[in-house]
Amino acid sequence: MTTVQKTQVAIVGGGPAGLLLGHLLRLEGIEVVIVERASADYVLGRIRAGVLEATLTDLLHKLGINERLKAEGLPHDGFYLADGEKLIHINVGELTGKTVTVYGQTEVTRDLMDVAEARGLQIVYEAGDVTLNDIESDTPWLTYSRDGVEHRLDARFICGCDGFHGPSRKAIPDSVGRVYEKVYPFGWLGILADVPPCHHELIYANHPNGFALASMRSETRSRYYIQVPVDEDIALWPDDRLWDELAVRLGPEAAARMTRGPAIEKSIAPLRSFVFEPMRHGSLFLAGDSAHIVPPTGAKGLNLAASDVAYLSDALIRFFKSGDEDGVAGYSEKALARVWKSERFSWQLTTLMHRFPGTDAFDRRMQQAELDYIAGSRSARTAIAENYVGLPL
Ligand code: RFL
Ligand code: PHB
Repeated sequence: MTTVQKTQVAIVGGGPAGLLLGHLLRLEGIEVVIVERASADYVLGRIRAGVLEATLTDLLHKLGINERLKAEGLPHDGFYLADGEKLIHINVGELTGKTVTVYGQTEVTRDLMDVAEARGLQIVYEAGDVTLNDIESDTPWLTYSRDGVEHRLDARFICGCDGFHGPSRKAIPDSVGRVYEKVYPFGWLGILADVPPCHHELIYANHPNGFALASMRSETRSRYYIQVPVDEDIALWPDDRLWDELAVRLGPEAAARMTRGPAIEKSIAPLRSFVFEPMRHGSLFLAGDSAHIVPPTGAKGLNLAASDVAYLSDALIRFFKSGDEDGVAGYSEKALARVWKSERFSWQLTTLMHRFPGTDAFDRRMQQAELDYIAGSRSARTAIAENYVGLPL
């Protein structure tokens, strides 16, 4: 037996991109159904982004889903780049007049999930075998299975917000799509612990042993990362060894103020730059990690998902409210223009702050010269700061 449901917009994936898009469309009364492969608890268990641009916090404000963000989010108006002895302060507040907010992706996701039902945003969790059909027509449809039952969902548009591994991007024929990709020869080993952060601002450090980052989720919860080989076995990193290594890479000042504690989460993420073009094919749109990946060094992944969603929700609202197809037609080009600038920034900061296996003394001198230039040039710091707080929509 197959059940059949009709909606205006079907969204594949209930991560931050899918949830944000769903809420923005619901605000205008558009019918939306989200199909998500995992359970709600699984989605909330993924520890990822921590730094939010105004693009994202403005959208949460517009939705009125920002009470907890206002109460618990930490406004940051600067961060540090560390290289050996030097600590370079990037005072983003003074350089750009803007700030970023430290508030976990998990919390954003939870806030969006909590009000979904009250706002008529239907989310089908544990939807298996999601398959996209007839995406080149004006009547695309999805099928999925749940509890042994087959379901069919008819829509006017399908939005693929299903992350890097989801089925949406793969539904676009090879003859239409083009992939640009760079895989880095290292990953980030992250640890989350209920201990106070070592500093009130983030520290990105380039150390001979490799990159390290001191970040946080709150005044009592810290998030740290170190660069490790891409195929590293996490069992090689018991908590004590990881804390010791962080102390070395972040330098004596941070080490002296670092509080150690048991890991409540520890995982290794690979680093990749990836862009798929176009971000629309027929009645299918891609948004967020389904279309592009950035290495986390610039804190741009979630924020890019939010800017895609800002463009896409505008385009779909114009289509459904006034039959205007221009937004829909221009979505891919508009979104990609911003995507490529964030790709550039994330790649540049990754190249500057990591130790690449096999590079020579010249490459290292280039890193040192660039960091020296940044330390001495307000223009160079401004260029970094305006990318870090987020380029205008
Ligand atoms: P997500 O979060 O991957 O969500 C996609 C959802 O789709 C579901 N899905 C399916 N659903 C149905 N059927 C299928 N077959 C499906 N396959 C998948 C998945 O279960 C999931 O729920 O993508 P989205 O929504 O585009 O959001 C993107 C962000 O999650 C990502 O860009 C950021 O986390 C990246 N990122 C950071 N971004 C920032 O802006 N600032 C940061 O500080 C930051 N730090 C990070 C990061 C990512 C990291 N990792 C682990 C990759 C730090 C790390 C370590
Ligand atoms: C984090 O807190 O998880 C985080 C912060 C900044 C980044 C990446 C990750 O650039």
